[in-house]
Amino acid sequence: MVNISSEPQGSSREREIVAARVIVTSPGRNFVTLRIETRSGVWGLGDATLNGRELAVAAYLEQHVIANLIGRDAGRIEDTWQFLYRGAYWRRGPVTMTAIAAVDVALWDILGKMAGLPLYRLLGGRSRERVLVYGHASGRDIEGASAEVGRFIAEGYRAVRAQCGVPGLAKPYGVSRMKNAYEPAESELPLETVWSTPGYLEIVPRLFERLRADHGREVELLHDAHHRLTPIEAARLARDLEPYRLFWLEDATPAENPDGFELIRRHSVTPLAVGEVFNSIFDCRALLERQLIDYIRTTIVHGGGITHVRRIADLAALHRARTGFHGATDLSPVTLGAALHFDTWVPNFGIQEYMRHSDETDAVFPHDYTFRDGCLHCGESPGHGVGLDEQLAARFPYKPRQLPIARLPDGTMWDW
Ligand code: CS2
Ligand code: MG
Repeated sequence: MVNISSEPQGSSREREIVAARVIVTSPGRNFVTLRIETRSGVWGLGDATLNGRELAVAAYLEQHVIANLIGRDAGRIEDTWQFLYRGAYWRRGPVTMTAIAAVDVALWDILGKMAGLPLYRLLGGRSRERVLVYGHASGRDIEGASAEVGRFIAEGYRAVRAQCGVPGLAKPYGVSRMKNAYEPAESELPLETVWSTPGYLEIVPRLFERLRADHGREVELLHDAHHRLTPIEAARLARDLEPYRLFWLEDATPAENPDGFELIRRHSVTPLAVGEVFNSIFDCRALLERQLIDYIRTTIVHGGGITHVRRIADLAALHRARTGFHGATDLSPVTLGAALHFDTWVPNFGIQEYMRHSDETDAVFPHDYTFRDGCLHCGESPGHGVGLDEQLAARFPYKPRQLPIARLPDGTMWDW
């Protein structure tokens, strides 16, 4: 009888989890990382960063998860996921699912290292040679935004997200003062910003009219409405943007109510992307099954890890939707590394957001992925290919930061 073990290489004793710890560091911005170690000495990393709520996830891991990991077989990734999901009783939510994701990604990293294989090989091998990404261009006005889009094109980007200021608004969403990144969590308490939709709905179509005039129709252009519009406003914007053929309009209206997307779909064929604030397949289900969106953005760090996001991608594929992972700088290089392996494998890949991390972040998280010709390329190192220099990390202590809030000019609380 041939003993065909379904277990990963090495004995279960070698795979036994003997230690796990949370590392909080702030190289340019806060990141939370979980490190899991096995008896064999092989260790893995998972990202546990939730922008503005970092210590909530760190505490969840330290107080309610780590003790349950010690003694478990690191190779039992699915069973550990089910234990952490079903065993929590209070299931789902961004904190819980980010904590589960950190464990899941660390275990996949360990599996790859023990098997001597890069993550994409464990998932099913290459479906593509490169991963198309989009960069973040912004400007205080149309002129500045167009110049920034031109800079990204000159750097080889084939897809660019474009945001611009709105006359009369001091701090409009998505307009960055930094060169490549956009870091909105810049204060200990939420910064109050003022939002006004009418001016926004007027300038955004003019922005994309100018971008097409300046940069032609080949470059893929994207835009993020960041949950701020009512369904009818979102429908109007999606319709007004049709002549400029966007790759997608993101978070056009808050997605708790999928019916809002029915209304948008009745008025426009502009492709729609949603999901960076989702954390489980149940959040995504109605929008995907009713084909109300074209791209699902729920990514590995907030969507319960590789084990769960794989199920979301499969559901999306059933309904002809594609992945478009969230990839802002408040997701660590560990997430970007794992996401690139997923992007390299997943059959219904769409695009990967790539907001470049700062040099100090990249120094703390050495990695083997590379950017070339408008695309990212995952490495061939076993696992997800991202490390953590703990000595260097210790030089960047946590800084309390929260995301801004938005109010309408009359003081009404709105969606940031
Ligand atoms: C944005 C994010 O990248 C995006 O699409 O929605 O930058 C988002 O504002 C941040 O991740 C919030 O922390
Ligand atoms: Mg977004």
